[in-house]
Amino acid sequence: MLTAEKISKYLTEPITVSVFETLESTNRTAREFAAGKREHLIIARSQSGGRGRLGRSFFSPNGGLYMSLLLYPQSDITDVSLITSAAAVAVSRAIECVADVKCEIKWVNDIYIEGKKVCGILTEGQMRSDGMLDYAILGIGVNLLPPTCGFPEDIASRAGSLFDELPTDTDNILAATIVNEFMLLYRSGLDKELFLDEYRSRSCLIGREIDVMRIVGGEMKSAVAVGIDDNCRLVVRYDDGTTEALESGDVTIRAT
Ligand code: BTX
Repeated sequence: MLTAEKISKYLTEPITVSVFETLESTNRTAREFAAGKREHLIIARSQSGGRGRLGRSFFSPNGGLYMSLLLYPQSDITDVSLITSAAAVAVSRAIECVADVKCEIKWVNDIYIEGKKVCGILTEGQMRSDGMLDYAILGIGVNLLPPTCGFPEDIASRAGSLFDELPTDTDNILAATIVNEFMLLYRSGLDKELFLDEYRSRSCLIGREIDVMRIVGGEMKSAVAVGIDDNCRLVVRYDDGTTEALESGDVTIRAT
């Protein structure tokens, strides 16, 4: 079972850890702790209102790891999407430490194993008036075990879990390893040399035909994903031959 004591034991840095039985959203609770000006790891064993991007929800029953890391980035980190990209690599490395699997990253924030989404990342930032980040909240949800009543119908074919049975203490080890791996990158100022090539090589989109959901207007446009640029943007080539580097948004792999 996830406990603050056990997670702290595996952490390489003395970060404050709080574990709750259930929360609406660990990202929301992290925001309430932000005035404390202290890095803090908030974990819930389940969430009643887990949040995804673009107003979506993240299904968060017992049997998952739902965590938010409250951060106060130095002035050279101004871009929350860089935090998300570094975290995607950190989570992949951590999962591969505890499970015999191969993680792929679906730009920009999802981790897939054998074509199933096992983890989502939601980073939220609070800007100061000078444009710098006051604080950032790195939210990570990992499906450890299949939900007792199954995944909801709308995601059942796309969602997966890491284990059928949880090896002893693996939830605590995974939580701490994710933080340890991320902190290695974060303390370096999120130096892209340390994770961008790996982010690219783990991408499950490159070379694939995709549908791009346009944030403005919401329409879908078909394209091919051609690469990830130096700013972690997804470079796509549309059917008319034009290219675009996407900062954010959502893409789906087209069924072949
Ligand atoms: P996202 O918007 O990329 O993904 C959300 C979408 O993923 C949903 O619309 C649904 O299709 C699918 N989905 C929902 N729940 C699951 C699940 N458990 N497994 C697989 N697929 C699912 C992803 O947003 C970012 C999610 C971050 C979640 C963490 S949990 C800790 C923290 N607190 C919080 O409220 N959110 C973050």
